[in-house]
Amino acid sequence: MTRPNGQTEGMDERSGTGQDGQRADLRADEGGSQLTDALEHLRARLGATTLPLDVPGAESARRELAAARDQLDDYVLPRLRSRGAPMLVVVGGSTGAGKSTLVNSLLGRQVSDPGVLRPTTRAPVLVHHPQDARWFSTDRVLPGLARVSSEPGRRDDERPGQDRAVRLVADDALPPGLALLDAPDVDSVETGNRELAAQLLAAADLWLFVTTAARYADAVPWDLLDAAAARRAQVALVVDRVDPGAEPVADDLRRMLEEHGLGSARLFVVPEATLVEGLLPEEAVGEVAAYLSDLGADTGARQAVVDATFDGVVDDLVRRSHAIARASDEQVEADARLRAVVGRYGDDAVRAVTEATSDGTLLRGEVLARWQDFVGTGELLRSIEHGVGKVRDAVVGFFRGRPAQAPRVEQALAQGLEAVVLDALDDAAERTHAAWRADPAGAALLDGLDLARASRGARMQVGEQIRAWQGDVLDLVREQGAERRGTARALSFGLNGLGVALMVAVFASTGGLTGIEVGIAGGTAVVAQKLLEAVFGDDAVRRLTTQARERLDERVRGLVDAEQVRYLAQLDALGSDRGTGQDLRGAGARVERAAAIAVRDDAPSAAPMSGGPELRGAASWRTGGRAAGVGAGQPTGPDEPAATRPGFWRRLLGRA
Ligand SMILES: Nc1nc2c(ncn2[C@@H]2O[C@H](COP(=O)(O)OP(=O)(O)OP(=O)(O)O)[C@@H](O)[C@H]2O)c(=O)[nH]1
Ligand SMILES: [Mg+2]
Repeated sequence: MTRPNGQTEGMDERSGTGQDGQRADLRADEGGSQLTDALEHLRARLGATTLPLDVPGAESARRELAAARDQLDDYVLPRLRSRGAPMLVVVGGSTGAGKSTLVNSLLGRQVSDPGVLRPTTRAPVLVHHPQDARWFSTDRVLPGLARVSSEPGRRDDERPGQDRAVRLVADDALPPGLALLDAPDVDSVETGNRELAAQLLAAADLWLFVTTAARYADAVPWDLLDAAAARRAQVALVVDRVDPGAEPVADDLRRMLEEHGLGSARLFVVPEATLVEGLLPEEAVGEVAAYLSDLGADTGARQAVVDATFDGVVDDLVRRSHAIARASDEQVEADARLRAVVGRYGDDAVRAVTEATSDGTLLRGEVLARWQDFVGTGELLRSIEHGVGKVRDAVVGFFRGRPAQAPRVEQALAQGLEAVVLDALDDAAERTHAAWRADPAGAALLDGLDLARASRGARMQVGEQIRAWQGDVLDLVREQGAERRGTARALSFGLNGLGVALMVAVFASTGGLTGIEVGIAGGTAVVAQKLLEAVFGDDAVRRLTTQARERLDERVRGLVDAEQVRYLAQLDALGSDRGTGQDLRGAGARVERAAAIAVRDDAPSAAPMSGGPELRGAASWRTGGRAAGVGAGQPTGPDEPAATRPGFWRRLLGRA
């Protein structure tokens, strides 16, 4: 795998630059740019993912999504773009653990204000070698954070808007290629501190996590350390303020580190000591100083730490992208599920209207009374049945005599139809509402909305559409009349009457009537049918009935859709994750492939530089450590913790 390497950007005069080295660079660059492309592609896919619906688990998936974006923005992409940037060591931990004091003590001066009031550190303090200033003055590293150049004593953080800006401090006590960042506390009463600390740790190449003998078992730091372990961030732990006799703390911590998957983390014990001018004695910080100084002097070792953290985060991103893809699929399913409910109850509403308008239900009460007023007793029917030749004359005569009756039937029909349609609309709204309520993804969308009934404007819309349909029916009759010469005259008198007859015929068109309805509604329909047939003929009447029925169905469908769209609009407004699951899986897989094929540009085999700057206490630790048989820079193994070796306290405290 190619990592951000120390080769590309002016970092290293010490690297091997033979032919092999150049080829390695080339391969690394190719692999690196593929990886960069793949990661940028993944970032774009993550940016297009919204996870808007409150399906179960959405909340945590959104956190994953935000975390993945942050990982890319705050750490992975900047790291890739600034390969030669110094290794960023973030000093994190609980408030009052002694982070600022440790940083100051390592540098031998007060770069960060330690304090009695907790929490003290609000603005991060980033200390770097003067040569490395260019890396931190722009937003190549920690791009989301403002920064101010600051010297101790100058309170830049008191300027408005700058209280969270990173304070940059150049200090040549620090080896080039290594930067130390004193972060705010991780378990602060101040949310801003906690969030900033987490953001800074997420951008670290190495965590220097500080805890104390009294507080090392606290939950919050371990949650963070678990997260670090999950993405294989490189961690070193400092247990601060260890009193003589409290050495078992180190064993206990070592055990906990192993339990939390951090068995390979370095563990440093800093004994409790009296501060002199705010600084710990050199001896107390010697081992940490030696460890960091060694990293500073050894490009290879430093690169290995940077690579390991980077690898882990990239793997973590791949894992996250698959998890987010699954969450995105669930979103699409929920969206489809909610839309299906809207569709189903909409269809039901249309069907309900069709049934109520074709089984004779409408041809009762007021409608029936007005129709009977219209067609009168059996006289007309009898003349239709008997005098076939004279039917048309009879019909014409009939309609001529009753100009006022037809509109009344029409009106009664419109009222009946309106009630049926409104009922169906209410029913659809109510059932859709209940179904959405029962679905967590739907319930969240209903808050503050009044969708359980047909809309306020529905009655007016329905009325308009019914009038329009009645107009359709008259048009059909008129068109039919125009085709048949001879019916023109009949129409001139009977357009409205024939229209009403067609409407009645439509409402009985399935003919599935039973019992007493056959006698009344059935009879009603038969008269309408006969009238129409007498004027237009059987075939035409069949066609007219079908067409009138279709126009009604279309208008009812339109009304239902216009109501149900209130639900769909909620989904539309959220936008959809359609296709993003697939895209994310693809993007994740591409990152995985690019990471696998990229060639690791192995750290140069050049020997660690000697004679460079050393942190305070490192030199005396080396001589003191060697004298006492403690190898500086050696991992503190669980079997043999340095802190518990004989002679440690004696050396440290200068006592026998
Ligand atoms: N005696 C003694 N005092 C210490 C030691 N470490 C820190 N202190 C004091 O403990 C207090 C807290 O130390 P800081 O270094 O400010 O702690 P911090 O972790 O930076 O705290 P925040 O910035 O609030 O997160 C200060 O008053 C320090 O002077 C130590 O090893 N021994
Ligand atoms: Mg502090």
